[in-house]
Amino acid sequence: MSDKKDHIQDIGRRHFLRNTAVTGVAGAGLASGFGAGALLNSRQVQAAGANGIDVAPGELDDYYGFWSGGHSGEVRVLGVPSMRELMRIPVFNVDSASGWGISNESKRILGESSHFLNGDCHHPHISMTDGSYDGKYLFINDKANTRVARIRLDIMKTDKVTTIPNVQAIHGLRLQKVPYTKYVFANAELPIPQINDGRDLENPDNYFTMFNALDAESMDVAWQVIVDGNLDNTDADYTGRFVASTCYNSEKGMTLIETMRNERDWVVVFDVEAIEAAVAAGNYKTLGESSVPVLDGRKGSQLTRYIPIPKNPHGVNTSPDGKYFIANGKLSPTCSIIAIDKLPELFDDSIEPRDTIVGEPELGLGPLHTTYDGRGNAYTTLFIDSQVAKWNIEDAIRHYNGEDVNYLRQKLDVHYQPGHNHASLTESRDADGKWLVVLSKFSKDRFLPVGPLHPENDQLIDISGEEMKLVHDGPTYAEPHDCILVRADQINPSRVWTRDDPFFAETVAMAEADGVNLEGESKVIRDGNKVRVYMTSIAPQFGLTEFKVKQGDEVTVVITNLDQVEDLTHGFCMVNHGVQMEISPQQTASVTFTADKAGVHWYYCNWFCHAMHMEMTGRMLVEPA
Ligand code: RUQ
Ligand code: CUA
Ligand code: CA
Repeated sequence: MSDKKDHIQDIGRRHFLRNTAVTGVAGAGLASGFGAGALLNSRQVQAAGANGIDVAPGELDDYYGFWSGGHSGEVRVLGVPSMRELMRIPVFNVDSASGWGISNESKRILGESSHFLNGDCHHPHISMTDGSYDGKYLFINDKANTRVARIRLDIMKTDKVTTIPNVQAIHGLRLQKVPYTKYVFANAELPIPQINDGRDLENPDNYFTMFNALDAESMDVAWQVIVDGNLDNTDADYTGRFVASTCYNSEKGMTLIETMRNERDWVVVFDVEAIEAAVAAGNYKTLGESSVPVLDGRKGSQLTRYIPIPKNPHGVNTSPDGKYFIANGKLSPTCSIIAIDKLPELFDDSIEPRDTIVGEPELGLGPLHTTYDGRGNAYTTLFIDSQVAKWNIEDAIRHYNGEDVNYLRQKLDVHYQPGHNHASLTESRDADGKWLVVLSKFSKDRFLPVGPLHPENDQLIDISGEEMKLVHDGPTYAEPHDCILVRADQINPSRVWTRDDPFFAETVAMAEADGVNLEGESKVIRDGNKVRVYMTSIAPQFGLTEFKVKQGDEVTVVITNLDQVEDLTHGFCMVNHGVQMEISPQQTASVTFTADKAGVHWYYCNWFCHAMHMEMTGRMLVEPA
């Protein structure tokens, strides 16, 4: 295909996508005169192998990428720059291979919400100390069932899940960066009556939503702050005092059209120190059965300030130098730059809310999220233009002050409809400006067709030089909202389990109470109609090749993998019982089910472990009742 033909086709489909997106996002409300004109428009498709992303067989990537899995409910671990998928971490979903949602250990962690089989995670963020990633935890929201989960990055497993009371739909999530991640900040997006027990159904004036803080260690909800409007995304500063959240529904609209009425919505800024002082002074109430302190942060409160910005803003991102919150206009072609050093004056009432705005550059249609290279440049996704705009922050501020400077550096086409973007280490002080991942929501015509449901397209862009260069297309399954890139040396995963790991401590305690030595004994304990079957596994054998129970017994199988060899994982599958789980080296795992069918039921190992893996089997003999 000639270059020219390619170019014409390209314009054709971009035009189509633009119109689809405008209609889809905002109805008629978006007829802005802002042109499609791409400044320094460079569509770079580089020859394979010449793009700096080749990681040869046996070589390791420079970065870990943690991707949210959207409404698949999981987290995915990728290597960057190869974009190879390294692992999946089930969180809010059920995972057949690892037994997440099936094993007792996972159900314990999922707790009261373990009966939900779905989730919708958007925002993965890694704990920090002094504004740098410390590699300890990754936190992620569940919009679908109003939860926040924590993943331990040493074992890459979810270890805590908390349901947030009094609110619905946790969306924006960020962490306190300084002095360390004491709090996880979580925005509840959708306003509801308080208390939501059937009162005020038809009275939206009495609906409110809240800004929530969880204690990062205990994962208990520390406090909640009622706000006006709603809450979308959020980010924290580098002093530890301020957190900013966008609100797209200052109108308190209950329908799409109503939420677009105002020319400006706002960023609400929370004063964490003032909130902590109010909690300590007892200036709060509690709601319903929850004992979480609820504070009033509506307009006029000393705990918050509301900064008007245009229009239905979406992402808000702190610059890695700690100077600015930058909020993305979505229905306005602008980003609003808030100077964090002016916020103390705003809370002292010595300046007006809009006095904190030091720049409002026009970037293009549908700005959603901004990320940074640590060299003073910002990269903003333009959903409707299907582009990333690179711009210089200080030049945008000079332009706002009347100087004749061009702050735009480059616009790069992406394919298509980008949501989040994320530059390497951008949310920490260590932003290194090497790689930019753009999470494009649409992918049509970029990959072999796979039916009406299309993958998304995570694109890798080299930002190490003056010019952004697209170097890789990565199809992904529903729906990576966001990702975080962290240097490989900042994460320190274990190679095998340690026997005293808290992940399965309760199961070990149960064995101790039964007098079973998990490090060598295989034994069946009967306790009324409850039967606990303890067995070891050493490739290629289970410690028990048969055990006998009675029809109707509640059977708990506990397996301890005594193999010490790295990578030697066994599985346990009880045929026709919906039972399956992973047992990695030195791990203890358990699962409980009812032996409701008399007869012979085989179990087998389903993680390939040995030449005789197929033969790693046993029989459960169920005597008729
Ligand atoms: S949001 S596409 Cu759920 Cu992070 Cu912006
Ligand atoms: Cu053990 Cu396969
Ligand atoms: Ca609005």
